[in-house]
Amino acid sequence: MSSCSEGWMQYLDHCYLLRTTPTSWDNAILQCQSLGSYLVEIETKEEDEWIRKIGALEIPSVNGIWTGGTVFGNEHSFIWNNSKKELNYTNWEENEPNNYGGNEDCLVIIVPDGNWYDEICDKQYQFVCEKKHPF
Ligand SMILES: [Ca+2]
Ligand SMILES: [Ca+2]
Repeated sequence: MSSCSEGWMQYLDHCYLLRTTPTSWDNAILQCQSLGSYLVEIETKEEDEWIRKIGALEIPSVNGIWTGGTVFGNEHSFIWNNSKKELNYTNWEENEPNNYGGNEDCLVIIVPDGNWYDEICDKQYQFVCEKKHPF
């Protein structure tokens, strides 16, 4: 059985890489693409818990993890950037997404609680890249 590339962590049939240098959401997208992957997209509660666990490995240096969630259309509804799918499972903090100030267009997981917030995309957070396991 093959494993994920060095530094990547396996969960089910995907590999994940935590990047601990904070950056903007746009730059996180580009960095994941340059690694042949995409900014993490969370489809299930179990995957959500796994991502929280990855983030917890580096506490206190990690305080927030960008995901591939971003707004689509005029309604401030979210999709996953790579798959273009609507969010199925969600774990929003109470009263989120609130689009505070009118331009919170990107989805961040705040660690260690692990709840989801919409946030200004230019803010700097750590992030997790995801790719399919190379079976
Ligand atoms: Ca995923
Ligand atoms: Ca918000």
